Amino acid sequence: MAQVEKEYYKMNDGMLWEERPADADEYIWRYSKNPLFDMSKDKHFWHICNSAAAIVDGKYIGVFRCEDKTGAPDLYLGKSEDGAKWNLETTPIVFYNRDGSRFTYPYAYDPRLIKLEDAYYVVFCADIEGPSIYTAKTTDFKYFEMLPNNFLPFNRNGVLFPEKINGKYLMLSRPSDTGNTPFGNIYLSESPDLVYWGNHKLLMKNFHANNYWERIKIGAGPAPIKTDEGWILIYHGVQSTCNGLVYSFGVAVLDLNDPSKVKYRARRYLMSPEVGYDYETTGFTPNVLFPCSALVDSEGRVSIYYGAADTNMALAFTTVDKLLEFAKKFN
Ligand code: M1P
Repeated sequence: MAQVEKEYYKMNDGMLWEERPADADEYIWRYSKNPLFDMSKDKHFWHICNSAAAIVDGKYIGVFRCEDKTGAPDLYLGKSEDGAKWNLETTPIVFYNRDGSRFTYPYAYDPRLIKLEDAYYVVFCADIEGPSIYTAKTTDFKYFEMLPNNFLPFNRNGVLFPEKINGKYLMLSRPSDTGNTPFGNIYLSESPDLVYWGNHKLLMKNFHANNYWERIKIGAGPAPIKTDEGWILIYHGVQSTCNGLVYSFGVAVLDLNDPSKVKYRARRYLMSPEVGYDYETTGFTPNVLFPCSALVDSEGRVSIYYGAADTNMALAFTTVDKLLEFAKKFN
C-alpha cells in the first residue's frame, strides 16, 4: 500500500467520501448525489463549474468559477459544512495589488486552490491582454493579495505544488493562445520566491503514445498529490470530434524529488463524460470534465471536484492506491 504522509493530509480527515459501489468502475466512481447545484433554480448564477475546494479548520471553503446572468466568468467564495451543499457569495472575490489598489480584469476563471506553507494560494486564469496565469495569496479568505504576474501571456491551467522541492517553488502551466487553444502541453517552472519564474521545462506532451483522448491538448488539474511513490498528477486531455471537443481526465506520476521526470503515465483516461450522466454530456459546453481540486485524507482517500459541461460541479472518489495502480497498470 502506498503511503501518504498522515500529517500532510490530516486537515482533510472527515471529508465527504463514498465507498465504491459494487457495479462502479474499479478506479473511480461518481458521487451518488451529483451534480452539486440545481442550476435550473439558481437565482444568481447561470453556470458554476471548474472550481476548487479546501478544508480549513474543519470547514469547507472553496473558490468557485461562476458566470452570473451576464455571462461573465469570475471567482466567488463558497462555504460548506459537508462538501456537497455550498453557499456561494453573490459578489466576486476582490483581489488587491501589493500597493493596496484593486486588481481588475475583464474576466477570470478556472481557479486552483493550494495550501503552501502558512497560506493558501488561488492560481487562476485572467484575461488581460489575453489569458494568463495569476496568483493570489490569502491567509484568512478575506484579504487576497496578488503576487506579480507569473508568466507572460498566453497561458492557462496553472497550478502550484503544495511544497518547495529542492528549495524551489514549482508551478505547472500550459502555454496557449488567445482563444480555445487548438494545442497545448504541460510545462514545469521553478521560482526561488514565487516572484521570478524560470528554468521552464516541457513536462508532458499531448497525444502521448497515440492516446486519442488527449490528442489535441492537455492541462494540469488539481495540485499534485504527494505520496511515497511520487507526485500524482491529475490532468485533463482533449479530443476533437465531429460534434466538438471532449474533455476527459487522466493520471501521471512524477518523481518525488525531481518532478520534471515522469515515472508513469496512464495511456487510457481515468474518467470521461459518460452516457447516463447527463450533467456531463449536456450543458453549456457538452462533454467537458474539468478537475480543479483533489482533497486527500490521511487514509489516502481522494475526492475530486470537477466542472461538468461548463455548467455545474460534480464530485468523484478514488484512493491514492487506486490512482497509483492505474498509472502503473496502464503505463
Ligand atoms: O470549454 C472547455 C474548457 O475550455 C478551456 O479549457 P482549456 O484552455 O484547457 O482548453 C477553458 O475555457 C475552460 O474553462 C473550459 O472548461
